[in-house]
Amino acid sequence: MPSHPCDGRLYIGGAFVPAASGRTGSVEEKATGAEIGRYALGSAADVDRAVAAARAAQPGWAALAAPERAAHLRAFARRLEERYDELVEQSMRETGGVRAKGEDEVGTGIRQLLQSAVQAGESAGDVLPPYKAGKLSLSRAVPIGVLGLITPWNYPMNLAMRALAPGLAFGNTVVLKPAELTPVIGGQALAEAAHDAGLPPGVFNVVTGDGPDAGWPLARHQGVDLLDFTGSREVGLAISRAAAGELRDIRLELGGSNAFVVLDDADVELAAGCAMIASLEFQGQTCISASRHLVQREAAGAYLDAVVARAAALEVGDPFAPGTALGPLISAAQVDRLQHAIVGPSLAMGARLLTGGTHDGLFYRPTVLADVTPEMPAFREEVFGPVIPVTVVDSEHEAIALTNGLPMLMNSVFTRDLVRGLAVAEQLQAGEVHVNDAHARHGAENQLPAFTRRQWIGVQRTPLNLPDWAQAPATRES
Ligand code: TXE
Repeated sequence: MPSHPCDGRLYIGGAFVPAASGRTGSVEEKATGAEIGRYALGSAADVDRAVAAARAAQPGWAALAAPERAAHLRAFARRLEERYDELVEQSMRETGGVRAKGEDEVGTGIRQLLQSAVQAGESAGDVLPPYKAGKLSLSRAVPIGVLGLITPWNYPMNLAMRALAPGLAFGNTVVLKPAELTPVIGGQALAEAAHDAGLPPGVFNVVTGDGPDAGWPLARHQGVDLLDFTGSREVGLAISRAAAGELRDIRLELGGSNAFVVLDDADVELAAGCAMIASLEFQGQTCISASRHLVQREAAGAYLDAVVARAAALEVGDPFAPGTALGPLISAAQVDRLQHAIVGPSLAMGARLLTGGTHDGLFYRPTVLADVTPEMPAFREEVFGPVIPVTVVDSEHEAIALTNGLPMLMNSVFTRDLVRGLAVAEQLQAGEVHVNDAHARHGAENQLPAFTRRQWIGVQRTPLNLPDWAQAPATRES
């Protein structure tokens, strides 16, 4: 990637500046370990400056007419489009994803900006039924103020954009702390595009750095009106505990152990094909990846054969090589966690390894585990790697009960009987359930949160008959 003004610097108040500490970290290509850039190691002092810049810019940004803000967002999107190919490859290098994943990430990020530009110009409020005759009731959308965003490494650009785009569209200003494993595609590149697009100084600020030094001060900052965090349950819990003690507003998007349910009448070849996407796409490192497969006994043999045949044939290697299906995992820590906290202990507890289970550095073979029971880590934990743990169940009822026993974001259910599929879907307690499909997006990327507060306004339309006690003393009857 050519040198860019943000290389090794933060973006605060419209300027590219070094971190207060003067320190930088290495940006690495995950497949090779080569250094491909530097990022600034921000800390509390930088967060203070960024929040102050965002605070100063917010009233002016909110005062712009919605079409003017929308024009800024479209210019921002155009700058990203101009660098599309370079950004896709940057994503491939920093995340280790194959080209299709990079294109999905950058393409979705750009679409989110354009979608928010449209939403910014749509309804800013409603006229409501008045609670009493003679009154007019209005509600209007009011920006929240300064948003703090802390984002993860798996889809760095579009997970940042999920909050950034609608946040800006509705008149908020933003301080973003991207993941330290993906600081360019998740932060620096966005800062450069916003800067080139002419966003007013301070509207969007980027403080790179690690979690404890840069993320935690942002999460705790009193000048942040809403903290939006996407990442692990552990950090989410710490942020939530601290926020509860200080009555601060937060929004958390965490992981879960998503279930993939295959009923006895399922088309097992279809289910196995979808399982590749659901569990192995981007090496299984997606918050909506299928983390456990619950298969009714009658379908289990055929399903395992079909899944193993597909998984064993997949190519693992350099994301840039044609034919590669799975690139490297994001870090040695994730490989270690997968081996020693998920796969190893589950095998020790009696799971059977049907394929995979080995790795060469960060390159982890797609792995299928059979005989997985609900006590094993491969069932209980969010796998977050290219592993398909299969648990046999004896009934639809058991599949539903086991699925609902753990937190999850998205499930799938496979059956040839659509009515049965819908009935099971209704009983699964996830925000999203797919029938005979992997985690396909059904326009979910368009349902961006508004990042506004609602203000209700009541207007008295007819002359008000005040009670006697509220009149001026001279005019009172008694
Ligand atoms: O997440 P972290 P990690 C899950 C998944 C994965 C696990 C670990 O299960 O195995 O999380 O990933 C910042 N105060 N997901 O370690 O640590 C950090 O710098 C404030 C699910 O990468 O939560 C980064 O910017 N911030 C998820 C962000 O939090 C802190 C996607 C996420 O990092 C901080 C990724 C702290 N004390 C992982 N510590 C999803 N839902 O998609 C870290 N951070």
